[in-house]
Amino acid sequence: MQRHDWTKEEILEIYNQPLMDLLYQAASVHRVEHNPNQVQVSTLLSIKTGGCPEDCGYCPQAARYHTDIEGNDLMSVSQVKAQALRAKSSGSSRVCMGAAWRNVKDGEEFEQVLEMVRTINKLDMEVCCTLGMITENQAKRLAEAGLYAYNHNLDSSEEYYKEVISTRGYEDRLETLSNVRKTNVTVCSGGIIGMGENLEDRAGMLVALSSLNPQPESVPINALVPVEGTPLAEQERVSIWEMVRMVATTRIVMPQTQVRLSAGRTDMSREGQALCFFAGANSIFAGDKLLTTPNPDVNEDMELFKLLGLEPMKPFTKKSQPKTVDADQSEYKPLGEKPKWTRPGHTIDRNLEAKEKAKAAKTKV
Ligand code: SAM
Ligand code: DTB
Ligand code: SF4
Repeated sequence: MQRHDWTKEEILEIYNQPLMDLLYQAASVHRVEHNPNQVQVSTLLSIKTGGCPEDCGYCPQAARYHTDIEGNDLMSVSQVKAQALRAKSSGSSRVCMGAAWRNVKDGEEFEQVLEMVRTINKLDMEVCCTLGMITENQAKRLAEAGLYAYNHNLDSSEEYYKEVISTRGYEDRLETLSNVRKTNVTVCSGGIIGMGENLEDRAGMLVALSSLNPQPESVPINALVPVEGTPLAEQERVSIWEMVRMVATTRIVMPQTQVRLSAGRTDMSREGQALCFFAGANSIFAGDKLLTTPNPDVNEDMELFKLLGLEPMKPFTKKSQPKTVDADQSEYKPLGEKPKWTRPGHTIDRNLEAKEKAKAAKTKV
């Protein structure tokens, strides 16, 4: 059963209860809805890296922060196919393709992404995309190509979101999620902890996610990976206890969702990750790289699975495989829309400071 009326107070009470009680409650919910010994494995693929116009304070791919990221053009379909085959042979059931875009623009590059979706679905793997904001027409075209999931994170509470990003609003994110919901594509939406938010913000994010009806089919919980050059570079890493509490609370308020242990796993011990799985995490991102930052080696992950008696979930365990309609049979055409996504303004001091610092460092060289 899904409850869509969780309050912040109820969620904080769950989050703050004694750890043993929290673990017991979360593990009990987990066992009702899921096989506790199965974990879904997704492989991330950065199909278009760096050079993003947005100012997300956590992100190494935002052009304005001048991190060490090497930007790349959109990958070719054949490169993506080769990577997907590699992921499949290493036990992954899903490929998640990420692009450093604010939003999708109709045109050649989007057509290329649609072809990537068709190609991976034909390999009998689940395909996920995270391409920034999309319109209803673009969501329908992705669905028609055979997309299984669309990832678009709320990232934090509505209040704290404004502290981290000023180039788009929370309502834009919600609108994209609602566009995805108009199709058969499943929704993947979660957030990041460790950005300086307080517990109320974490609870606020879970209120926002759990009130979506239906709730997202998957919820990634990322621990901030602080990257030099970004405004959040000096942020202290979150402790494993916070991660365990966040995973457990997410599991309790969204019993049916796949809770994904996402960025930040390189800092977690095997014991710490095992606790997260016990607390209800049942998905991970695998591969030695996330989008631009390191992730544990696949062999290490598989050893951990063996040690814990976990098995990777087969593709389409939760929902059947979508059909792929080829480009020449397509019912939808590009509309070339130019939606008015909001631009609340550049008022965040530490983001502006990071931009200035980057500029100064550049002129010194
Ligand atoms: N550009 C698209 C967008 O923002 O929707 C898709 C790619 S974006 C990199 C996907 C997600 O990665 C973000 O929403 C954020 O949750 C996560 N992310 C980015 N940088 C991160 C970092 N340094 N640590 C943890 N998570 C991060
Ligand atoms: C998500 O929630 N986490 C993934 C995926 N969705 C796209 C991305 C994590 C990125 C971490 C920073 C990086 O590697 O650039
Ligand atoms: Fe761009 Fe996405 Fe990074 Fe924000 S999170 S800067 S939108 S790539």
